[in-house]
Amino acid sequence: MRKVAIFRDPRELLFLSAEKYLSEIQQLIDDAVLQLLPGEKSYPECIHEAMHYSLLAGGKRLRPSLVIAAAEAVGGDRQAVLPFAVATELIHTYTLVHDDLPALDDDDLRRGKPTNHKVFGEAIAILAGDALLTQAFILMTHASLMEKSTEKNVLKAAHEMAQAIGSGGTIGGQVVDLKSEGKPIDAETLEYIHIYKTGFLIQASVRCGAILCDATPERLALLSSYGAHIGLAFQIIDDILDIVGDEKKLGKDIGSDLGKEKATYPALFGIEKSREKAESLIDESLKCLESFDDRAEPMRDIARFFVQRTF
Ligand code: GRG
Repeated sequence: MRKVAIFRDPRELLFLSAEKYLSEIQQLIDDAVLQLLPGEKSYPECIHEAMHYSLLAGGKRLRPSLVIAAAEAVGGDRQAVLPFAVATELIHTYTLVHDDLPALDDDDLRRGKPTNHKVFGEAIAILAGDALLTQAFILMTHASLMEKSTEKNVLKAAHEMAQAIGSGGTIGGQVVDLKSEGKPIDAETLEYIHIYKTGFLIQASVRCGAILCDATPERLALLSSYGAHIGLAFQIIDDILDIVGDEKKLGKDIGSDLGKEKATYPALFGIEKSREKAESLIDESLKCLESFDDRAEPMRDIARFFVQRTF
């Protein structure tokens, strides 16, 4: 079995079960990417190489892990939601490729490797992002999902995901983030940016895994609240890591938020208060899972990992 070195800090020994789960999902997703995407050498090669390059550059696979963990928490199985889980990674990777472009964050390093546009040029990087997003919709409506779930659930999940990542979601958050650079902003706007830019995709990944496995409305509401809490906590920790993180571990340059005068939690509240806020959000997320049995353990582990992570 391939060894996936994603947890490298001795402090993270506490999170062995999260490590095991995430390593398993990482392997599953990497294999599924190869099965479900046009091959790297398919014509026209350059676009498929660019898509594979960013997708297989590493990455913790947190969003697909959440799709799968939510499915399993409500009694479903991972194979039933696999194409949808892969789709969330394609969506996430598209946002990274586009966000790194010179017109946006202009970053040189991502997942420990030169950014997509540095290797393939800007035009192909834009098109690779577009193709990843389009391919995600092919996978969110994949025939095998219809066999294992219902057509109604598949449609509902795909619709939810589209809502979460459009101008009323991820893109909206990114726009407000961009427009706020260099300007003083209030806590409400900052929370909007974080929830929309990062939180919605995380929350939708949880919800969609549960929807595909026919979760009851009560369970879905609890998972939805879990997703909202961990989504905001994730971005607060991301802000902190941009100041105190290790570039090698993170696989990207740090200090870029400060350099671009970006709106962040530490800039508004300081590192300590920001960490306290993230920890309290994770505590709240764990409360949402209290009525769930052992099958929700990976969701609990992932929530704890979100706040303890160093990469
Ligand atoms: C629509 C272009 C566009 C952007 C939307 C999500 C986003 C806004 C931009 C991506 C850039 C970024 C650094 C966002 C902050 C949060 C985040 C998504 C961090 C990276 O996620 P991880 O840690 O990354 O899950 P890996 O590489 O492990 O998958």
